[in-house]
Amino acid sequence: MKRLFWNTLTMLCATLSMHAMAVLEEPSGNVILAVSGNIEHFNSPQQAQFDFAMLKQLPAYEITTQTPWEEGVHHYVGFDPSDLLEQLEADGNVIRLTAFNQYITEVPLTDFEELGAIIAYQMDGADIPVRNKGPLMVIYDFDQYPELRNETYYGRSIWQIQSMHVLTLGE
Ligand SMILES: Nc1nc2c(c(=O)[nH]1)N[C@H]1C(S)=C(S)[C@@H](COP(=O)(O)O)O[C@H]1N2
Ligand SMILES: [Mo]
Repeated sequence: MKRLFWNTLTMLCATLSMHAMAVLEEPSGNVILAVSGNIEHFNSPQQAQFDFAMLKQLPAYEITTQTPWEEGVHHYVGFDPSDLLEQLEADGNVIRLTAFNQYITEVPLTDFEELGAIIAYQMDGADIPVRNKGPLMVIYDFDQYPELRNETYYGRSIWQIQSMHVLTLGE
């Protein structure tokens, strides 16, 4: 009986620590996005850090649209932060995004789930250089939803994203 207990406990601990390790790998390239807030999985003391390869492992979505800050129609590819937050077992309804220039905006997760917004990492088939508002930017499909062409959604269209904080607002 005692033996069975210890064997079970050992197996349980092994399973738990394997689970914690398997869920979130360490970035091997440059960290381009740091996620904090109400998340369950970390790979650094207070954050979940992502390099490009990790972001590109998430399901990819595309939007082809014109935006107020680019001439002509462009093709964007990126991820849905809801998928990333699911991986981190995050709890929240809003992401607070901060850019390199310390611009901050809050985006409800429903914008990604219901309006199909993405965090883009590619434009016209190439990574987006920092001088062209990369490496990460929120993109709405302004052509499919012309009603989004207003200051609320322009203000949420943050570029040069550096970090993401998950929180719950309005409850
Ligand atoms: N990184 C970053 N993203 C940003 C901003 C900013 O200052 N920095 N301004 C926001 C606002 S308020 C608007 S209206 C749109 C368009 O900004 P622009 O008119 O300066 O091009 O980008 C949004 N994204
Ligand atoms: Mo704005």
